[in-house]
Amino acid sequence: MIVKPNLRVPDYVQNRKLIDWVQEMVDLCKPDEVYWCDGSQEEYDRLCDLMVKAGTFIKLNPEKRPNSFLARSHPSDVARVEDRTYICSFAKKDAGPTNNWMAPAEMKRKLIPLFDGSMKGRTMYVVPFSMGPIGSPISHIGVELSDSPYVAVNMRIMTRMGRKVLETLGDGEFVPCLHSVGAPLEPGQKDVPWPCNTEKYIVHFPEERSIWSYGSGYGGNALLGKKCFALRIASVLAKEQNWLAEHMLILGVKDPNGEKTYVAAAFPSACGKTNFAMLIPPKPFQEEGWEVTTVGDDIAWIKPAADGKIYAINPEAGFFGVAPGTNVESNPNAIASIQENTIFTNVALTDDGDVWWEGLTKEAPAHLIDWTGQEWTPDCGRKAAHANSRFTAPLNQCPSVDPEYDNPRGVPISAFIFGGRRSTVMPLVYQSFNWNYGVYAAATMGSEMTAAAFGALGEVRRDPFAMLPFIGYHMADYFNHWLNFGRSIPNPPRIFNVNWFRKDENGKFVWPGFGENMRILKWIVERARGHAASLESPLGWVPRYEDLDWRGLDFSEAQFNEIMSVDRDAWQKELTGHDELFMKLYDKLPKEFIFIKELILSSLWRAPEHWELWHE
Ligand code: O2Y
Ligand code: MN
Repeated sequence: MIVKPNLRVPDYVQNRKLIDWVQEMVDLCKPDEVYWCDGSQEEYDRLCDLMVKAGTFIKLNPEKRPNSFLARSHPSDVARVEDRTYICSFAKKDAGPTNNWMAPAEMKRKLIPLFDGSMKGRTMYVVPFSMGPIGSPISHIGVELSDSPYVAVNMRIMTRMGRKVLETLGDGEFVPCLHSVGAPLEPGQKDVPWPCNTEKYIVHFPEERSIWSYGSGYGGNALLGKKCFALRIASVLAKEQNWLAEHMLILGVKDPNGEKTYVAAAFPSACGKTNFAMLIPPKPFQEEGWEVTTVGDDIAWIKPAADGKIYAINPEAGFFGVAPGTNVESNPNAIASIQENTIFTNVALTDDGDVWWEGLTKEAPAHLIDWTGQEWTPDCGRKAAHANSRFTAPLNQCPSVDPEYDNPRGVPISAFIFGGRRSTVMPLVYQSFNWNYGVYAAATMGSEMTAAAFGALGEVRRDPFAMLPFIGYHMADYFNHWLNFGRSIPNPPRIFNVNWFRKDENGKFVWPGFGENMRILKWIVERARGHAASLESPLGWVPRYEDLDWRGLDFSEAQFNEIMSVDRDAWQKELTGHDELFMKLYDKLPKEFIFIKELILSSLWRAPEHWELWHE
């Protein structure tokens, strides 16, 4: 194939498949320029400057927020678009009932005309990126072609991006990721600050291992290393190659003797995942030498190693965190992480060139420019920041970053934690009896709806493994993969289930959450190490009041017993809810689940009607 001169392939690019694919996509999308990102600071600064000139970025006051920018998206382009997200496997049954599906050829027939000429008047950025430390046996490489400089600079924070990735790639495998905002420019046409298209497609081709994203410039729709690659495509690779690609944070717990234990935890969106990943232990724990360190806040790739253990990396290099609600009390480590070198999207601008969002301070400033660019005062009746406004910040700016976060070997995982948002039914914490019970608990986890927009208020939305929007194949095949994975390793990690959100009869949260979650984490870590006391409950092993460390917290035994209790009637309804999920997945549902459900039911009947902790 003849390479057109405007492609100007850098001499360090050796990969024929990559060069041919870039050429093919250039021919399709017809950009004015092609630019190969090298990942340097100079390039990042240049692209940020370019976006300041174009009106996409506002440079923040360098004295308040050095080297940081604010972007305002188009009001129609503010979040992931699940209804426009497709898994285009050859066979519909491989995508399963929880994913949107279209035959790959039919989808390409839709996408090719949309991408044809979609980058006219724009530059195509070639963004090579490594998900995970470059060269790690757990990492994988992708290349995103995007007509958005916002994507290029965000990818530099969120991934290991640039020349070194292509040097390491050689002629190896990569995941091709094509992205266009879908807003070509006619000659002389003036650009807008946030180009996008009302028609959006976020499409995954699992057999081809490729991603095509059209029409959106926002977050998970456009930064294709994140949800599209690191979860949807990676989950397919993981099933085929016997590893795990999970929507999980990774944290380390160091005890006063310096012994470190790593855990991975899955919580659905809006359950305080970033706060948990950056947990600061209560004072008495700190004084004694307990420390929590952050490896990642959103995604974990976990592979078995020759020593029989499983090792996890965070495939990302940054945080794409939700701004509203983040403050020095809820998450001091996040606040410290975003002091500089940060891109803010859809937050408010203060009069002195800094940023603000609901919950950042107790009192709102007297005047702001809101996320839509309008004047804002506290009495105007609108939110200043969008509810899904974000910060993009480098992981290594986090004060609690784990010293091993960049270790290509990963960190050994000793426990998995799963948790949803439930005001009743689910106890504060329990340890599943074994791997299969744990997989069952994770598969049936759910959260109560917090906004009527997503369904009836209070109704439980099942979100297995917090992976409902992110599994790239049939959900029941995913459950079977987890069961098989546990069988394939000699001593699988212990599985724990938590619920920070149980309420009392007045509708008030009982558990204080945040740093106090350390008390539960300590018990979990000690259980995983095999030396914390517990009691058998109908659901699994639980701590008694005296098994937890209560120093510095006024939390009574009665309160504890209240949020640990298991009600038989409520659980019978809960199990019926599990059945509803199982019916949807019936053709491939693991047979283990049927038996485990029966065993839970029989344990509930063996226990008193309302099971509560008691003393021997
Ligand atoms: O709305 C978006 O595009 C971002 S969604 C997101 C971002 C960071 C971490 N997690 C999520 C999520 O939806 O789980
Ligand atoms: Mn997430």
